[in-house]
Amino acid sequence: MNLSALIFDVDGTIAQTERDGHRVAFNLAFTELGLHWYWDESLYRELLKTTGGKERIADYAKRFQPEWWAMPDVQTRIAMVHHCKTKHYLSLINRGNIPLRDGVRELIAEAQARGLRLAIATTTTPDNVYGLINTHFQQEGSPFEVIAAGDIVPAKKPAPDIYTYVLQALNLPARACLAIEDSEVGLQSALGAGIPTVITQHEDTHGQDFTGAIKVLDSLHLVSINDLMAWHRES
Ligand code: XBP
Ligand code: MG
Repeated sequence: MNLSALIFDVDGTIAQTERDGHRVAFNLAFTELGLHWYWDESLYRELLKTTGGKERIADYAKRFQPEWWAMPDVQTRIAMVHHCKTKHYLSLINRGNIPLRDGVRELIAEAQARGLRLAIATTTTPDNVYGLINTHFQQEGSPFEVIAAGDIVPAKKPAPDIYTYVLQALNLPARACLAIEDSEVGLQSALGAGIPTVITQHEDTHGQDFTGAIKVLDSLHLVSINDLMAWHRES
C-alpha cells in the first residue's frame, strides 16, 4: 500500500524539548509553588518512562514524596503543579529557546511538496504543541492536518490510543501511514496501532528497545521522502 501520511511524535522527535524544556519548566513550577523538589537530568531521564506530565508528577510523588502524595485532594494538587509547569514551558517555547531537530523542517517541507498528509500524535499538552508549531511555522502556518495531543484519549503512550485516534481522523488504514518517533514507549504506541515506524533516537533514548521499528536513525538530517517511501515499501 502506498504511503499517504506521516505521523510525527513531538517531544524528542520534532524538537529536543525534554531536558532543556519540560524538565526546566517542572523545576520552575516546583520552586514557584514552594516545593523543595528538583529533577536533575538523570532523574528526569528515568521519570520519562512515565508519559504525561501529570502522570509523571504522580509517579514521582508516590515514590519520593509519600507525605505530599498522602495529603487530601492529591489529584487537584497535581493538576495545579502541572498547570504552573505548562505556563513556564510555554514561555520557554515562545522565547524560541527550543529549536527543531536536524532535518525536521526540510522533511516536512518535502512531504508537503510531495502531497503527503501530515499529523501529530503526542502525549504532551495540546497548548505545548500549538506553541511549538506557532514558534517554528509562523510564516507558513501549521503543516499538520490533524493534531492529537495529551488527554484527548483515555490512555497515553505506550497505549495505541493516540495513534488510533489519528488514523480515524485521517480516515486512513495504518499501512498507508508512517510514524516517526524517538522513544520505546512511542514505538510501542505506534506499533500497537499497526503503523510502520521510523525511530529518530537521541542521547536520552539511545539503548532503548526499538524492536519492530523499520529503521533506527540518529536524526532526520538528510533523510528524504524517497528514503521514507523505500523503507515503508520494504516493511
Ligand atoms: C512526551 C511526554 C510528555 C512531555 C511533557 O510526549 O511524555 O508528557 O514529557 O508534556 P511525546 P506534558 O514524546 O509523546 O511527544 O507535561 O504536557 O505532559
Ligand atoms: Mg517523544
